[in-house]
Amino acid sequence: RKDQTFESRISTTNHPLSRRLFKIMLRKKTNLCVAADVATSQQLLSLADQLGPHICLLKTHVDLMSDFTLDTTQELKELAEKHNFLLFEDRKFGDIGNTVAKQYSGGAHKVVEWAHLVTAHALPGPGVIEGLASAAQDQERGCVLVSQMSSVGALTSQEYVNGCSRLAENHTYFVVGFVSQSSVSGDSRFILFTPGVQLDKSVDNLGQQYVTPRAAVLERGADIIIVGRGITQASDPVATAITYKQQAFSAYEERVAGGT
Ligand code: UP6
Repeated sequence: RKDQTFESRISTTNHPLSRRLFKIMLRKKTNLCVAADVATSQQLLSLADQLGPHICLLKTHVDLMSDFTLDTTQELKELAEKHNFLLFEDRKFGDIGNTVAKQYSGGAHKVVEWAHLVTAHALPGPGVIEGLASAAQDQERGCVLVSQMSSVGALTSQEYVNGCSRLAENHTYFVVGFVSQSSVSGDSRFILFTPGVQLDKSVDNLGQQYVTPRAAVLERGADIIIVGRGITQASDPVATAITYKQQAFSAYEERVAGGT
C-alpha cells in the first residue's frame, strides 16, 4: 500500500470522499491538513482563508470556540469551496450508536450538516459507525477511526489496532481511513491521517509527541499529515504551511518513486 500513488488509489477506494481527497491532494500537490484549534470564529475563518490554498483538509474542534454559530460553518463551507479543501471535525465520537447519531446531527454544532469527515473512536464497536452513518443519511459523509494516538502512554494495543482495521473493512461505505502513528492497515483503500507533526518541537507539556513531516510520511506511513500549533502559532502561518506542505508532499513523492 505504501508505494501506491494517490492516483492509483482513486480507483481502488469505494468511498466518494476518499476519491475527492485523493484528487484534491494531486491537484493542489498537498497532503497537509491543518488543525485549526482556535477559540473564535474570526480566527478560524481567517486561518481557513489564508491557509486554504495550501491544504487538502481543515481539521476543527468547534467545541473549543466561544462564539460558535452555524453562520460560521456556512462561511467555512464557502471557503472550503473557494479553496478546494474538505472540512474535518475532530469530534472523536465514542459512544453507543443512538447517542452518537444525536450528537452528530443535533446539539449546538450540527456537525453532520457541514463537516465532510469526522473522527470516531472504535472502542464502542460497530454501533458507533452505524449510528453516525444513520445520521448522515444520504449526505456524502465519512468517518476516520482513531486507531493509534500520538500522546504518551496511549492505550491502543496491537489488538485494538487490528480490531479497528476489521471494523473499517466491514464498513467501507462510511470509514475513509485511520488516525494513526504507523502503517496500521495494508488496505490501500484507507487513508492514514497522522497528527503529532512539528518541525521545531518534539513534545508539548501535556503528553503530545511530535515527528517531522518527512518522518511521518516515510517512517510512519502517513498519507496526510495533521499539523496544528506548528503552523497556527508560527509567526508567519502561511509561509510555515508552505514549508510543511512541500516537505510532506515531496516525502510522499519519494515514497512512491522508491516503490514502483
Ligand atoms: N490529535 C492529536 N493526536 C492524536 C489524535 N488527534 O494530536 O492522536 C489532534 C489534536 C489536535 C491536533 O486534538 O487538534 O491533532 C494536533 O495539534 P498540534 O499539532 O497542535 O499538537
